[in-house]
Formats: sequence, C-alpha cells, structure tokens
Amino acid sequence: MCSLAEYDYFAFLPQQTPGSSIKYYFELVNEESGTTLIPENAPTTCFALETAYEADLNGDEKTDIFDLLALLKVISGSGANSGTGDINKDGKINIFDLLSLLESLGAK
Ligand SMILES: [Ca+2]
Ligand SMILES: [Ca+2]
Repeated sequence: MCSLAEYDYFAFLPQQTPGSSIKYYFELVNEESGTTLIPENAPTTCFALETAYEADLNGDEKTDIFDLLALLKVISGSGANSGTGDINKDGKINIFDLLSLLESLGAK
C-alpha cells in the first residue's frame, strides 16, 4: 500500500481466480494514537469483495457485448450452450449468469 495524498492510499492486489472472494481489513499504526483496526473488531469482521467471473462465451479471449448476446441466446433457447454460459458456476444457466456477466462488463 502506498500513499497518494494525506488521507489517500493505493493498494494493488495480485490477480485472483475469477469468482473468488477477498476479505480484508486495515491496521493503522500511528506513533501518537497507537493501532487502529478498521473494521473495529478485525480480523473477526472484515470487508469483502467478489472478483468478477470470467465470461468469455465466444472464446475470443475477451468479455464484451458479444458474450452478452451469446448468453441471451442461450437463456432464450435460441442459441447453443457451449458449456461456458454457467458464469457463476452454480450448475444452471439463468438470469443470475446474465447478472454476473453484466457485472464483469461493468468492472472493465
Ligand atoms: Ca468473448
Ligand atoms: Ca449459473
């Protein structure tokens, strides 16, 4: 983690497996006030974020609007399921995969 400005910091996380959950907390050490944990009862309670799922349905090594169209075709029954439509890996292809794909697109 590095400082960008007085109260702004930047941290870089290494690449994670798509669909994984990252839990984190902050430990602030100040010579005057000691150690502060955020959230207060960390690490019992942590912040969490979910990484985006891979959603390359058409196999062109990128996730874009064409993958969204391919998934819509699978869900509507007008397109073949290539086996990559289960984006959230729950064993079903449905609206939740569409939401995961939209989330992936929004993360870019
Ligand atoms: Ca693609
Ligand atoms: Ca699914």
